[in-house]
Amino acid sequence: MSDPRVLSGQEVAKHNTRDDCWIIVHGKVYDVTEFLPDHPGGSRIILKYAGKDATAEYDPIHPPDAIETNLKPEKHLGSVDPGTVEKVEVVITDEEMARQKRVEARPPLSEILNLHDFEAIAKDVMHIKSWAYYSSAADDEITNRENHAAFHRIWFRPRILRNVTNVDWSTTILGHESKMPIYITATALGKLGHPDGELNLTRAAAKHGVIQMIPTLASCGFDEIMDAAKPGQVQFFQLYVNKDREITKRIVQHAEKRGIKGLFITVDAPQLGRREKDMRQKFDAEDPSEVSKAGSDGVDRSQGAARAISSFIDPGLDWSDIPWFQSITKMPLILKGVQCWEDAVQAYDAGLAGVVLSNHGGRQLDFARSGIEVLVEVVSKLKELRGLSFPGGTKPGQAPNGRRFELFIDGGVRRATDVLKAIALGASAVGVGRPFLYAFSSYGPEGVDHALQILNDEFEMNMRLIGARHIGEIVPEMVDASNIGLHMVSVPSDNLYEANYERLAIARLRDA
Ligand code: 173
Repeated sequence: MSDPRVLSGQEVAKHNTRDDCWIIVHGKVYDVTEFLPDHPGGSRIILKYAGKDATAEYDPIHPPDAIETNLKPEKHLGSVDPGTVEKVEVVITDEEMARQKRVEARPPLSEILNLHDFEAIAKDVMHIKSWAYYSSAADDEITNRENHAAFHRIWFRPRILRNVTNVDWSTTILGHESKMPIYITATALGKLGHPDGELNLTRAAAKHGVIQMIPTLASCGFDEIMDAAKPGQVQFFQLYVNKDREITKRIVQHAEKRGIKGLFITVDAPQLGRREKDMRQKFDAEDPSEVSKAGSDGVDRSQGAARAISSFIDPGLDWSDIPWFQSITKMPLILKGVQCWEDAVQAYDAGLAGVVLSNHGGRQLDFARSGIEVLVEVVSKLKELRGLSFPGGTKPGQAPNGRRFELFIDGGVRRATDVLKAIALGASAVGVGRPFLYAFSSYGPEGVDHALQILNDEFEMNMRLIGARHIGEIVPEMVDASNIGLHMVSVPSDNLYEANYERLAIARLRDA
């Protein structure tokens, strides 16, 4: 659509009040006066940019088509003459100067040896709010740490003398080839860490032959991500179910039409968990009287951007909705966020293609168990009650009638050994989320490439050391998980992980 009018920056600047509010985003001018009360993030943040260019604030948390979809066409006023727009004054604080110095001081990628290293650098170089959003987890962050710690309770029983000259750690996930038994799992708001957001993941996934799960709440547009994929590149889609089922149907059918190969319906987030590290950031940054309560416009901003943009998610989602999903798409359906065997068996009985045993990276219910712990009980019950077999390897989850039911886990994964433990115990593949966010937040696209290369190298070495020539030889007998349910066993502490973990802070008196 060509813009009928070209406006000057000065003209736009005149419309800078609640009763008459224009903003500029990507060179286009919009009248958002009537939209102010409807903005999921509240009116206040828009008013901050009334009459000005809001692009920098807009980009990280909105898909590029958000305005086009939400604002009536008559409110699209035209484009702005770029030369006439007054630059939004960017005040470089001392804190920001110090951050930029730390960016300059990053070690070369060749010195980044493992996924923990990315996290350590990301913590130092990311904008503090972005770090708080990515790293935060629910309540006391006990589950967040348990996700990683649970892997410490599983030990290997390697085999020897098996001629491991050639080893192959490729596998299939929902019938699609993957060069590694991992996938890049869905995480929201990629542009908080890097201007290219999720596209960094799409490109690296193509290069390394792994599958990306595209999030509903990506910062990049869904089609933009699909367009960035190589021909034939396999992608999954993570779905947050909208209260308006027509919108959900449109999203699902569009995803299928664009070639998405698996629909992962998130079932562990009827309401967003309290991520206090994230909340405290907002507390520092905003007028404290505005935080922790709903604003006059009824929008609860106590949990920042995430809460605001999650208000569309339907807490009414129910097992009775499953047949409807099955009626609107032929894509394999997987529930993401299953946390006990009863629900896994119910998902199997409902005819679904699999489940992700996940607690949402520890961001939802604190004291939810780790995916790897839940995996052990789910495998055991699916064998006992439904006769499925999980011999390890490339085709776990075989039902007596020939059907497949695949198990995935995510949460706390930092090493190829973590992944191999899950594969031995019956998982088809393992989702890795935050480490890739930290990789692009600290080193951009090369970071993600390097992170995948590190995992690849770790797989090669560990396959040899375990004595498995291919994934089919990663069998349950190769691990001792007998302590998995004991949360009290003493395990050596993981110095790298502990060094990165940022302790939660507690409320303090304000400076006098
Ligand atoms: O974990 C999250 O932060 C998440 O899934 C989410 C949900 C809604 C809005 C933004 C992020």
